[in-house]
Amino acid sequence: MGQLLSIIKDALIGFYGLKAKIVMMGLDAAGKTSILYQLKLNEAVVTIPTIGFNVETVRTVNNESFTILDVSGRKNIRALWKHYFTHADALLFVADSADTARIPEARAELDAILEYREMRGVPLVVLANKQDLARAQSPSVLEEELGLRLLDRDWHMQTCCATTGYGLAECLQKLSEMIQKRRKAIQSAEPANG
Ligand SMILES: Nc1nc2c(ncn2[C@@H]2O[C@H](COP(=O)(O)OP(=O)(O)OP(=O)(O)O)[C@@H](O)[C@H]2O)c(=O)[nH]1
Ligand SMILES: [Mg+2]
Repeated sequence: MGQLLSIIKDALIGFYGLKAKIVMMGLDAAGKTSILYQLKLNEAVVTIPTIGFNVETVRTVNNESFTILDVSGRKNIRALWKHYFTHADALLFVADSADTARIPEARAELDAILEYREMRGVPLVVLANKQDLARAQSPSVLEEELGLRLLDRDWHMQTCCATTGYGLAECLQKLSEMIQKRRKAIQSAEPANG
């Protein structure tokens, strides 16, 4: 019965498309809002620092529907991040690859997010943004400096550029795979009900 339900669920997801809630966080000026609107509109937009949050539903080429919350990265607002974690299917953490001086601060904020109970087991995609800038760090350096290899969860590093859209389709594809993998793991861990 459990297996039958699982097959039906998979078929419905295939028909209606996966729906997921994604929280996007990172330091101020990392490029979160630029990424959100590049994903939504396929174009670079002029941004101003976010106060509060933006939310958009992005439809992928595979008919998936991702509701993405882009939360302000201002230092005095970061204490409010925890209020956005409930029912998150994935965390998108945006780092400015060229802002090397603030990588330790980004790492501390990422570690703090991952400590929350609501974020336990939630897959993580780190977007190494601003790869167009000459001083951008390589993904392997960022992986090391953000401590990603020490994490005990499913994570993926993706290089990107919000102004051109480079790397963002790959990001959506990876999110989809990771979210589906986690849902399947949760489903198969549930006790069979018949
Ligand atoms: N060169 C370059 N600039 C970028 C890129 N992404 C964003 N920016 C610029 O970085 C600045 C900050 O971008 P935002 O998208 O507003 O940053 P944010 O993370 O939303 O910042 P907060 O709302 O303050 O948390 C803007 O001037 C963007 O145009 C990128 O990939 N390359
Ligand atoms: Mg913003």
